[in-house]
Amino acid sequence: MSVSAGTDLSKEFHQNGFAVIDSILTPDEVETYRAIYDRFISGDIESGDKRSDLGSHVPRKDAERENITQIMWPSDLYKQLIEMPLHVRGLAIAKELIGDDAILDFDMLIHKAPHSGVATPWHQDAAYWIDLPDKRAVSIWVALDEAVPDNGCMWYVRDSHRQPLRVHRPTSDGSNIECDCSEDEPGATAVPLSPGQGAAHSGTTLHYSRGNTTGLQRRAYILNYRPASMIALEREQGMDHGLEDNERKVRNADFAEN
Ligand SMILES: O=C(O)CCC(=O)C(=O)O
Repeated sequence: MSVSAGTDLSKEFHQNGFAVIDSILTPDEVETYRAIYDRFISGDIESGDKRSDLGSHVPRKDAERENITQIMWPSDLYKQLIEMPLHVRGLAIAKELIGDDAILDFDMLIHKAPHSGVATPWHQDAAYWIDLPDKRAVSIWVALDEAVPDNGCMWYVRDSHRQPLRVHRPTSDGSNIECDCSEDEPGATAVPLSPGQGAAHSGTTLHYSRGNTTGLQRRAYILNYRPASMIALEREQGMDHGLEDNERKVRNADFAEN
């Protein structure tokens, strides 16, 4: 299977700040990725400090399990992933969306277990990142399960990528960030996906997902791309998205104190 972003996808991505990728994995490939994913979640593939709780602002119902499991750099922890179809096709799509100089900046798994019930706070990814002269960036969120509003499909705010970055504040436990926004924001759009579909969003597109209140899994594999020269600049400044030391930093947190 080869995937081309095509002009419609690219047009939609640049116009709206997000776009649906009809098919990035075949059903058989989805099964393969699910099996690897489940080994990460069970701990069979060891994640060390790359595993954390994106939902740590809410007290845990189950002490043994994260509210929202986030594992940074699966492709570093399990190196075969880099050569597999998702990374090959993701890169081709990223090049079509942001330019031929795109390379993988980082990847991550974000898992919402059945009935885990914790929303991912509204945010713009760029608020987590250092300021770079070339802002081109694309994140490809790939569904390994049916993703619907009530198990935590993504919501994006159309056109928000054209607006200035919002003020972000640390979440109540200080581990993550959030900004003011809601499902009632003009342009807020739920994007349900079937397994093997994806959605691309830019670094400044506002997004969030509801808590999983269903009995369904919500396994998402996320790939982030930006220009190679900007990744070199990031790395020079010690920003590697948790590769060496998985400590979360918030770029514009001081705004919140003003
Ligand atoms: O999967 C989620 O709930 C959040 C994903 C996200 O914030 C991202 O892909 O940037």
